Amino acid sequence: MSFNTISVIGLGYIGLPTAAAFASRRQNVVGIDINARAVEAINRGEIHIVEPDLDTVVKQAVQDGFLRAATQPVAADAFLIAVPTPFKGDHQPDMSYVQAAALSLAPVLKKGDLVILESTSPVGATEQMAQWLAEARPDLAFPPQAENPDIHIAYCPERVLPGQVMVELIKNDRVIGGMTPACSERACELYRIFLEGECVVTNARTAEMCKLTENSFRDVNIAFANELSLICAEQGINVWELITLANRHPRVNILQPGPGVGGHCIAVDPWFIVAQNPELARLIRTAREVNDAKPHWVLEQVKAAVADCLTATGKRASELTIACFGLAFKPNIDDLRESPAMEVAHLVAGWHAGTTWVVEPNVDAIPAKLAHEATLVSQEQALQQADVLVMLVDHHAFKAVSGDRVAQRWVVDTKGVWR
Ligand code: SAJ
Repeated sequence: MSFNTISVIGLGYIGLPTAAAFASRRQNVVGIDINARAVEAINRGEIHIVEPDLDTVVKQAVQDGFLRAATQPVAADAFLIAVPTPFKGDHQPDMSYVQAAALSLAPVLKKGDLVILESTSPVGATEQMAQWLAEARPDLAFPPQAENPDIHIAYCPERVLPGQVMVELIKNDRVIGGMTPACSERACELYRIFLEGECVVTNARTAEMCKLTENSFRDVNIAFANELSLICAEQGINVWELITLANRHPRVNILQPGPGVGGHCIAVDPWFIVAQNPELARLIRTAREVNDAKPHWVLEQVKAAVADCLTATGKRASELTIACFGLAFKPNIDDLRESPAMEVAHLVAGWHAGTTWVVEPNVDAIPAKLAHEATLVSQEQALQQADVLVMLVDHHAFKAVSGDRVAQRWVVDTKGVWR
């Protein structure tokens, strides 16, 4: 049984590429988003987010009539929910967008439909969503209560890497967590429309935990590298050399330290495990704390470099220029949201009595958060004129500069680029 219409609710970094992937396989897709400007842009064949190759796929799909966007759900045979699940002030998951999405599609649900939750969610979220739908539509039978439910429900997390979404969406294996085996089977049918990777079937709770586990694994491993960088600084050891040496061991594979952990997933998802298991998730919580503390440690390093520079040069702090290299949350992207580099630049500019420059080859204008405290300058200007350099993101453009060309004596290099 095929799907006449597929609806994707939430047209952000995951929803829009997913909608485009189905539409590129000549499926009739309706994308839903509460952001009217995003909807208008998509209906013109344009995109409102930055992701390689997404623009051409969306443009073609809209031109060919397979993809359109709207602000209100319409009837469809499959609904995929890909809305944000941030955490609240106390690190508790905020499921209000998922609830709003579920309630908005409930009126158009009909017997035989499939509803998939893709948003990163705490364990039990899919059951909760089924309950919200059941309450809104008492005329329909939902899992797990009904033996032969009218609606199929599954949790199928996305696991694509920003910057490589259009490739990973198709190639990565997909975890399919149906609320019943029949729900899983129906969800597999849907993803097989574009998926070249395997559909790996489990239940909804395991699938929810699997997504959280993947990102927590990475967070814990990055925290290990970040903790090593603190210890090595104290011991006068080059942490990058140390990691390269240790990684020569056949069973050791340490990740890279940096200014902290950014993005919208790895710095968020482990908290969902901690929130549900506060007594048990000790390592996962500590990893989050280690990574979140890193920008403040980098500021202390900058303060020490500046103090040394002032003593050596006899200048006043107000006469010094500090240049921060990189603002993005990881290399070679223009995404500055939830970026530890941005946080460090902001901390430095807020503390420093003199001039703060930022160099970010992937943006044209200084972000609003830094507008009143720092100036965007070229890489050359910063290399030639700044007194203290702070390396925050290992962009290609920065790595292309050989360490020999860096004349400054005071360099805080969080990525080991100019070591
Ligand atoms: N980072 C380090 N050191 C490293 C690797 C990364 O400091 O050795 C930092 C990056 O600079 C960045 C942060 O970690 O600030 C996260 O970057 P990332 O490349 O590790 O991951 P994301 O956030 O772009 O995407 C992750 C991916 N998850 C995993 O690799 C387990 C992706 O597959 C998920 O789909 C995505 O989260 C998501 O949406 O959950």
